[in-house]
Amino acid sequence: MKHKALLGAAALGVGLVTALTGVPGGASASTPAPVAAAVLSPDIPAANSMAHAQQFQSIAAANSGNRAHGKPGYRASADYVKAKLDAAGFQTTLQSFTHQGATGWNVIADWPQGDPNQIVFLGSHLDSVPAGPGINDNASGSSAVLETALAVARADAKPTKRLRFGWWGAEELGLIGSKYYVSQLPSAERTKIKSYLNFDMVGAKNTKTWGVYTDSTTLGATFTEFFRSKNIATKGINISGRSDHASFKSAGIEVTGITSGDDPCYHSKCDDINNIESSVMGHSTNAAAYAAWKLAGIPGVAAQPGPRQRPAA
Ligand code: DPN
Ligand code: ZN
Repeated sequence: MKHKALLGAAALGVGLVTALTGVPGGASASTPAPVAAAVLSPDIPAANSMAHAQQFQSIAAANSGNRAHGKPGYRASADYVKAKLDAAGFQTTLQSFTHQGATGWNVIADWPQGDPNQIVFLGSHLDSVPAGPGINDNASGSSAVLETALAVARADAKPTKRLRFGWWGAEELGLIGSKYYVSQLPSAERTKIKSYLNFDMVGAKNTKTWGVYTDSTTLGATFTEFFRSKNIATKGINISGRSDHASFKSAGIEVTGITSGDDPCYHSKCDDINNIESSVMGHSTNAAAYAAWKLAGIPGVAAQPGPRQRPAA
């Protein structure tokens, strides 16, 4: 959405601040500091998500430099995502809506396993602003969510709950696509969605501290746990109605999300492939996968053994 504020404590109304040093208090020198319980989600190479981001860059370059609502670069982005999901075995839907006289699309994908009455939903907006290709905002989130979905397919995952993935149109014009999606869901369908996780701007260069939305402390803990296991600092942030999680929250659904934050190229022409960083994309993608594995209950999820014990003398 249109906002000038950069990601900063004051601008975003930082709530809970979790400073992580990687050395939990009380750990003695002879006892390795235990990290958060690890979930056995796959280790997804950052290059996989970077390859999707590069495709979005190429799509913008071939379509007047952007992927904005109502422009050919948007439709090409939606086609790219849908083709990957279809080939991987997802049940996909291209949902159309009209805004400002132009057709927009949401891409929705269900992994056909697990309890259809308990849905864990990961989503990201797929549109850019007209000014540029929108790579941190938000080819980054779109790529992380796409690669997570593809990892679910590669693993032939059999989760307890149902995994659904969404790519929203016209977010930059006021969360139009996600609001439309939620408005079209019969109330019985809405109540099946147990959690919604949002990924908006998750590739910014030089990210040191990740923002975890404070909308749900319980859900957000899944992300802080992941980052803690990598010794990466997080802070709680409240981005309020600035991204698509708000459409789900308004419907009474528990939501959270992560962001690496914006950058000097926010909503500008220079928000291109050089504006994101591979290692950051690796973290966002693996954070998304960790949350999908853990929250949907994909078998193999288990606490890894703690620090190795000294052999008995
Ligand atoms: N990505 C911003 C937008 O779509 O304009 C919203 C946002 C701001 C998201 C700050 C995360 C953090
Ligand atoms: Zn965004």
